[in-house]
Amino acid sequence: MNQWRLRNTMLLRFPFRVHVPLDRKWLRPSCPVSQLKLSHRQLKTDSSCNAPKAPAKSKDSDSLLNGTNAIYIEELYSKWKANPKSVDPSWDAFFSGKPRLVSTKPSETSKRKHRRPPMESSSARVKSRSALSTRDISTTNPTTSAAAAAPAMDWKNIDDHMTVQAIIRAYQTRGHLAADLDPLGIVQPLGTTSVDGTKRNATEAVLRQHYSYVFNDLNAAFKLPSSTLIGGNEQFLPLKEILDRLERIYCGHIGVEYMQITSLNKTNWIRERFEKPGAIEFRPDEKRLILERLTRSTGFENFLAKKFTSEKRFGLEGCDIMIPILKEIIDRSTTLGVESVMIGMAHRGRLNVLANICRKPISDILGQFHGLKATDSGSGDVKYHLGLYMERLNRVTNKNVRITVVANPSHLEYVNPVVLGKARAEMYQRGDTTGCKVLPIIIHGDASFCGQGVVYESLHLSDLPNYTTHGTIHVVSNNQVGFTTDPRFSRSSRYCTDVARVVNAPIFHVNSDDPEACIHCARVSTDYRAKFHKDVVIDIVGYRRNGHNEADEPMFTQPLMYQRIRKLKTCMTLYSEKLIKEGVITAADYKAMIEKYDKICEDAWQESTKLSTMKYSSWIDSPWTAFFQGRDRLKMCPTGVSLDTLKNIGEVYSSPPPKEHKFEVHKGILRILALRRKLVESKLADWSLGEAFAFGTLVKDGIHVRLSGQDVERGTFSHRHHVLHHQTRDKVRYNSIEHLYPDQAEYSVSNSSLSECAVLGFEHGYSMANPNSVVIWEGQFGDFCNTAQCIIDTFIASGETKWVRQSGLVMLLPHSLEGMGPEHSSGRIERFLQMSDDDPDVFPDTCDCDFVARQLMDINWIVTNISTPANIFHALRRQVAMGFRKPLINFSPKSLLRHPLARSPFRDFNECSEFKRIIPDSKTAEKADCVTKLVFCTGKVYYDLFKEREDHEQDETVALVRIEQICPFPYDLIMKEIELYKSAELIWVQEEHKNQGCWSYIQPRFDTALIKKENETRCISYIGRKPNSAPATGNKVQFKTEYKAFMTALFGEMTEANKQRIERIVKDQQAKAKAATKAGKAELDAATKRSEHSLKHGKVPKPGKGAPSKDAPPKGAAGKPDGKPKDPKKK
Ligand SMILES: Cc1ncc(C[n+]2csc(CCOP(=O)(O)OP(=O)(O)O)c2C)c(N)n1
Repeated sequence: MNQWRLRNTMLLRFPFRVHVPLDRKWLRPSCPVSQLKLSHRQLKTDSSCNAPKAPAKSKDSDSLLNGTNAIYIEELYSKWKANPKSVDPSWDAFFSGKPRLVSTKPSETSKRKHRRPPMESSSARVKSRSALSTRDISTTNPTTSAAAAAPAMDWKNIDDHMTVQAIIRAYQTRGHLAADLDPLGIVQPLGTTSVDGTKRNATEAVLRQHYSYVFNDLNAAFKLPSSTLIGGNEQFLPLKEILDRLERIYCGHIGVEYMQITSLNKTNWIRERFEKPGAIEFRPDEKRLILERLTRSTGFENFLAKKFTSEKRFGLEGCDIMIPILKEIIDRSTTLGVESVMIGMAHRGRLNVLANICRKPISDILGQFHGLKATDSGSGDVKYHLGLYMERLNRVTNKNVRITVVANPSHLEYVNPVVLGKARAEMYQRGDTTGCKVLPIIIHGDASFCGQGVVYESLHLSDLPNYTTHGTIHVVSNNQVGFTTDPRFSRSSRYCTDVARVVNAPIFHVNSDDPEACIHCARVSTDYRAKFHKDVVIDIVGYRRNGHNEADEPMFTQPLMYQRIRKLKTCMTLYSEKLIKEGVITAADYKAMIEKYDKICEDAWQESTKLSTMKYSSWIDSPWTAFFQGRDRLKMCPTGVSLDTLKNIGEVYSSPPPKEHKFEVHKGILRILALRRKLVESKLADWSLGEAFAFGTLVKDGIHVRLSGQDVERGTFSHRHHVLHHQTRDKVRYNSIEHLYPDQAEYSVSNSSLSECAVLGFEHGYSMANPNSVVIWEGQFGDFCNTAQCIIDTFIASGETKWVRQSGLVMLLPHSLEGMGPEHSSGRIERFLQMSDDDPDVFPDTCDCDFVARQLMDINWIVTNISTPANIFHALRRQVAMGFRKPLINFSPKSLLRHPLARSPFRDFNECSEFKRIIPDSKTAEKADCVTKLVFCTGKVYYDLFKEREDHEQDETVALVRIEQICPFPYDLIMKEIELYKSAELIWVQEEHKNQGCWSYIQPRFDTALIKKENETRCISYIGRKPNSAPATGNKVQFKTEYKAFMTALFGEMTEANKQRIERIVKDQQAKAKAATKAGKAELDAATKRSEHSLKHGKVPKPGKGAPSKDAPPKGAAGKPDGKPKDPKKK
């Protein structure tokens, strides 16, 4: 059958919905043939027939009857021809021209003036069409058959039905554009009056070319297509009724934005929840409950306004319905099995949420207005930023629920990824792999939702396997103004929610003055999230009754808007009037409701006046009660481990996957594994092994380890290779650290989306959930962490002091000047040090036996620049060995990852070893009196200095001391070094520019230490690069010149003797290297062969367990899907 005939045949049968098999992805069932349209103009051109003229259709009419689709249908047709039963019945009906069986008879109304849809005409007509179609199919001359077919068709009828279908679809797709969403009536649908005098909202923007059509003949009945449910049991409705229903559903108080969703299943589900007759109906008791909740919401703000006239509280007035919406979401979710609700929100309405959603005692909230003195440490935060954690019985559902409001900074929207990370971690802890038990809700402001990039970055985590929360409910408290800025000046998109379209989220815009519409959206959103585990958005379109805060005068900037607002009744009043009118409540009931809540607030007020102090810790969002109970916070557990443990981990980590997995490993990886094995055999660890020992021993101890960041699975510098990829089977991966011990905790390593801000925020949130985990975020280069500066400043640096909340998050920031240019050199160590909160002028009590732990406990974070594999091992393990949790910011190496000197012997990991805050110079220590220069440095520059010292033959006169832990400053150990090298000049050497690096942090602390020492006249001097606004030069020559300059400043110019010696050494080394390369290569080849052999024959050390995982979420300790915590009994 040629395409032309096929098209005509399809046109004849257009009302039939055709089932398309799912495996034909390119022709989704979301494109029923009923929607396939072909413009008359096109038809005419194709057929050159004399068909009656029809109005020209828009150029963008869908047409699936071309190219591959037509070929596919042709194939189906051939199949059907051979055996009609071999295709889906809908195709059978289609090809045979059989009318579809209609189960329900047309109703009386629709019978009245029923326009026959083409396929429901008289049997004779059906017959003739069947014959025609059969003829069409069999004939070879399209022109003749079209010419014969055209007169027999009721083109007008076909066209009308198609138009009605297009109108239905237009409402579904664009009805929200004309919905009556604005309670202020500023953004009002224009509307038009039809011939029958009915005003309809749908405008040309919604109906496009069908605009004029709907306002003419309204009485003809049409058969409803299967793509709508507005008919309920009715198959036919008059156009007027169709329009009325569509208007009510799509252009009323709810703007349903869902047709952008690519899944037919989801759009159908949503359609059903809005289109079915009676979809939005409430029982009297439900209406009463909504009013009660509104009374609380409005009553709370009214009470605060009455008591604290000039206090900032960022009231919810104008979006009061948000409280009943949140209540509905929580009630419904707990009924569906949610045990923990995690809320993130900004200032607006926060106190109301704490009082009426979390049920924080109102007296405690009012206490915040009294300005009480805090009895615990920290610097606190303003009342509308504080967090909360409540376990309480939900009285409606009689189920226990935990509600957390995550503390947040003023920086709008930055709490989003933190909430997501915390929710994800809680899912892990609860073994919740589908989000059935933990629900994140994020509340947004309209201006910030569309303005802040972190919203977009966070939304993009929503479907990533290791970051998903299986759906987040977003609620926008859309008061149509951002501080003093109108939406037209704050966004280019139509809606403030358009950003959520990128993740295919359904968006329900709803007029805040229609409580029932709002609650319906809450219900649908909750059920949608529970069913599909995807994000969903409720956009509550309301207004702001006062200024940005209560002291602001909004008439300065929005005079007309506020003239309107002043005249508006509250939503509570409007709804109470409605319910009184409906007879659901009486005026007396309403009065009693208001008085009841007023009394609650009044009693709480009396209670609050008795308070004289407050505690910051009573506003904590992650209390970790069990962790802190009975704990000696200053007790540090050892971090060293046995040689056997190292050997086991080393062996598994350096082996390919066990043979039985038939895992095809890349040759290059085999060589890397062979090199690792050689190192293990010689009891040496490079960086990769040091890290693996840390992760391996932690998971062995039942500590969940999570490493996340851009390309961390392999490692930006290719040192890690934790995830091996099968070379011929897609998505088959193997991670040996997941398979070290049978009852180990989960090790998860995941490449992240290319976002620093959201991913760091997420990991910070993740680290807040459970103190018994080590959560690590690694930057690609440290330089890029400044795109997450807000998370660093407002959460990581200051979270503990503001909110009494601890976090043991580790940030690994590759840092060092290696000639890679200004943006691949510096993690901006100086910024982290500048934000450290130890006093540079106070010398601590170094004689205290708990000095080290106390220093760590008192600081806001630990900043290290670690130079050996053993030390990174201890530092990572120390994160959980401490009796408290503290963020660790480590400036990680790049070239050192492979530096032959940056290796640690196994003895540096053993039970007697520990983290070294400084690494003294073992070469010079014994002859300290000969030392003329005592050089303090940190990080990679040590290895440069080491080499230069050797080249300058100054091994005995220059001591090199590495400060590994810069903050808190290791005063005790520094003092020891200063005392040891009594007569040496004290020098700080750094490779960073003088206004960067550690200099500005260490100088005043050295001064404080030196002043403390009796008879000390020395002070520390600086050698390094000059100040600069860029972190590094991008010019190689300049880089070398700078390097040489500061090395010369320290060691002086090289002597002739130095040069000749170096020349000799170089020659010698070259010869040796040549020989060694040959031998080494042979050895490495042999080792690689051994690896290959073991891969084939299985003679590798026994790994713990497990098979290479498919790309599914990683398996937990017990081989259970992602998230199952370790069984404590097994431990
Ligand atoms: C990142 C950030 N930029 C600027 C501000 C200052 N600011 C506080 S509230 C506000 C307006 C927010 O408008 P919207 O998101 O609509 O919330 P609303 O206050 O109207 O509820 C602004 C600009 C801020 N807090 N955070």
